[in-house]
Amino acid sequence: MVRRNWTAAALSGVLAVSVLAGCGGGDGGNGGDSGSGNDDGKITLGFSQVGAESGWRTANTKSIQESAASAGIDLKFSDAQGKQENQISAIRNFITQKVDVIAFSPVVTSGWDAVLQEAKDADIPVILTDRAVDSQDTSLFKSFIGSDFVVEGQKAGDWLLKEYEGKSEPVNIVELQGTTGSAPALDRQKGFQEKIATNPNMKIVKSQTGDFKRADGKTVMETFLQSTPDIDVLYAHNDDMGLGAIEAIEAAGKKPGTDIKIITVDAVKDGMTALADGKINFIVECSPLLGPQLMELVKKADAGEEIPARVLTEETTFTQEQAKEALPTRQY
Ligand code: GYE
Repeated sequence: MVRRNWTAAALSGVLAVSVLAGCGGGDGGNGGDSGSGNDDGKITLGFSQVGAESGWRTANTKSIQESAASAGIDLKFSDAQGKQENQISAIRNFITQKVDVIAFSPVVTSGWDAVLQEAKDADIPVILTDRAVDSQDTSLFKSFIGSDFVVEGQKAGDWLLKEYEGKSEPVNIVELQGTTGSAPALDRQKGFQEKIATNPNMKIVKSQTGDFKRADGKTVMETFLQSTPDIDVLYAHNDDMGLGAIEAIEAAGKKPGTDIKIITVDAVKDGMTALADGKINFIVECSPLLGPQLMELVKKADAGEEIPARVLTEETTFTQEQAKEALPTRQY
């Protein structure tokens, strides 16, 4: 809505030009808002979402759409169906349309420098939502809002260390990783590994991606169960993969949560239900409700105000008992 880097003088100069052009009837009624593709006075936000791979993602999309509507922000929403190339072309489209602000949840961490530079050259502020990029030049984006995925992995590891405290038997762990090359997969693995490395009995015997999807979690767990008879623990980078794996474990005649202990991340309703039912043992929360805070950042970025480079989401963890208590009022 407001051009960020305009001084008052420059702004009034441009408005004057616009009024003059308006007198001649030639500018199509731009109203001085050269930063936006439309002229209804609203901020236009271009948002490129990863896809719809999980319950978390569905809740995240809903949060963004609802909070844009209640903040009076005109949202151009684009679903990349899990493909980086789709995100890059969505961002290029947003630049062509001259949206006021661009936000996106990068499917993987690398390969963004060129398109981010294009947004910067077009003077459109970019806000990373939920996932990080590995760009060295941090001037390519204004802010990054989301969780600390390394801490999430550490919380998962801490729980496991406690669970096996004082015991001397080997602990065979299988890991279902999120989307290869994505920030949450890389960091949840890192944080978890750091912790379990302090107990020499603990070993990750198998680790493979399940792409954050329930169906993939199931098929990968089936192969784990076939190749590795003595699995003690499953660490899944999200609830959905854990839920898929539960189906595979039950089909193999084992009891999830008892024969194989299960730790997941997210704490969406389906995950919390399985936790309350004793099929999952521990969930590290990762909140998808980023919409309201994102809209605040969008408004400030559009107004040219300083915004924090990092906005961290507040999160907790859940045991089975805590899940029972939290479930009735769980929003997502
Ligand atoms: O944990 C997973 C989703 O980026 C935090 O992506 C997000 C992750 C979330 O598909 O379920």
